[in-house]
Amino acid sequence: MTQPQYIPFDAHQNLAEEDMIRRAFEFRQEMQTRRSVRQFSDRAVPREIIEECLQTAGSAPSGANLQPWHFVVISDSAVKRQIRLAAEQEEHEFYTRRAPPEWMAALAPLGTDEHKPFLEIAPYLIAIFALNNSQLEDGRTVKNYYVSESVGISTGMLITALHHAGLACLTHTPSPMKFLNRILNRPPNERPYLLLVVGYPAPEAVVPDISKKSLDQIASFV
Ligand code: IYR
Repeated sequence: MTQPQYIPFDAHQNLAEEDMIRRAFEFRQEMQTRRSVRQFSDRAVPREIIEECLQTAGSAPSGANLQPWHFVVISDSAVKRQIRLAAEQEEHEFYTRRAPPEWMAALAPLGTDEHKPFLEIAPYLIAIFALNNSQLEDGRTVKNYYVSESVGISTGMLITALHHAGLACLTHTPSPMKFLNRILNRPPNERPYLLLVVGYPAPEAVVPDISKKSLDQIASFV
């Protein structure tokens, strides 16, 4: 069994409490301007921003630090087109057959439908895969733990980083998403987790008039 190796933890910033409160407040203000956007501009985004944000995502905590994720960044228009066609096919099934009335009712305030032009218009799609197992550097295959939790945390950090950098995104989940393995040539141990659409909002973009729950509604202190 490998013995743990420790190094001093000197990266913690020791902030004054008043600064911490201000920073927490300011960060909340910043994050509360994030909205899921469904109308994107085709304006190009520097790849370096995406790379930085992906490295933030890659710094997320994960089960046994096995980092069970893979991000495929798609900017090629032919690949984006293939993804749009496959996603719209699944969405057509969803909206015309698969979705039970209750689900349709829950979605009604968002005004979504089977048409997903943003999959071709936005400069980047990021397909996020969850790895049930991983290849170690020595070639061994190991099982991953808490995969959904780990990939969810990493995805949340990615969305936060993209927003902080000044980009908009949409968490898109065509279901089922197996077509992503085929189109992106990913192995079967990788489960498509989510498709993030990334770019700038179109100048004419609108968002649904919906709100978030208050602190009282989402938290209790005991
Ligand atoms: N995947 C479909 C439906 C959809 C489902 C939920 I839950 C949403 O919050 C939004 C949409 C689509 O993308 O249209």
